[in-house]
Amino acid sequence: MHFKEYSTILVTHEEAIVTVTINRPQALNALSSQVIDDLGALLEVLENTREDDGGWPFRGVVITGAGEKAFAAGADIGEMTAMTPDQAWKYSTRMQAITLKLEALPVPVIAAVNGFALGGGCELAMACDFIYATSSASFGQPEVSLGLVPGFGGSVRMQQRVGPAVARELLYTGRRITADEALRIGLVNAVLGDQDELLATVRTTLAAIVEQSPAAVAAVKSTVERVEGLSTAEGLAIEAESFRQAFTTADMREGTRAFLAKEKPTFPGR
Ligand code: DAK
Repeated sequence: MHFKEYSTILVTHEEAIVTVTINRPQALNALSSQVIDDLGALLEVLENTREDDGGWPFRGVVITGAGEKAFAAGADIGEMTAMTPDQAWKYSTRMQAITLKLEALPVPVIAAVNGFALGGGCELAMACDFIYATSSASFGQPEVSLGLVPGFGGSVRMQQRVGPAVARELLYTGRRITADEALRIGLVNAVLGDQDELLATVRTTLAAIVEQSPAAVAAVKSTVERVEGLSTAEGLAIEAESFRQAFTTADMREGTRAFLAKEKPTFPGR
């Protein structure tokens, strides 16, 4: 499928994988209102696209930044200086809605971080299922150095990823960390040498996921999202419901049949 041209993002669709490149390299891919509008419009297209048989044509989404310097160096500081508090609230909730939509997609979303992922850039990456980074990438929530606070989910998702103590330290100091430190604290999944290695690893991971049952991957993602922060008992109740649902899918019948027949499954994807 061909996507329309957006002014601040590039979108390609190859082998069921949608790659979104934030394309403002002159401003280190800072997340301007236009980037947020473009991401919002794209997500609406993705959500509403169907194949002839009613199925969803995508199996994964990759988000990256144009150029070799940045994934996204944050919200657009120039734009923010002129905002009233109410406009700031609107700006924040618009981007937060995008992060929630990424989490609600029924396929893995991977952040391929090829440079600075600061402030809103780090927050966008944290709304993805996995973060892969080049060795020269760096991360941080420098909002406090600007008299700001995180506005795109950083106060919530940083704790979820790295735990409350380390999250608070990063949020209060605004300290920038290397890709290696980000790996050590559990913020990123893997650190790769350069951009080529980064994209090759993203492709390998997605290829492994594409082999699995689409219905099951979607259900696992949704379950993992929904149990976050719940008590063990509440989480287990949601998991049991998801397990019950799996027994209604054609994918489950095909996967178990193929195993017993010693064949490779051909998942219908529902
Ligand atoms: N916004 C706008 N332009 C930016 C930018 C940004 N975040 N980051 C970089 N640029 C621009 C620079 O101004 C420069 O433009 P020109 O001067 O060439 O026109 C160009 O990109 C190249 O940047 P540098 O010349 O600075 O490049 P360096 O390699 O020297 O430095 C850097 C790279 C990433 C260390 C530096 O650019 C930097 O510190 N950038 C700012 C990083 C940052 O503080 N990011 C966090 C932004 S705050 C909220 C909603 C959202 C947020 C908060 C609240 N509410 C509504 C409540 C989110 C806040 C943030 O994300």
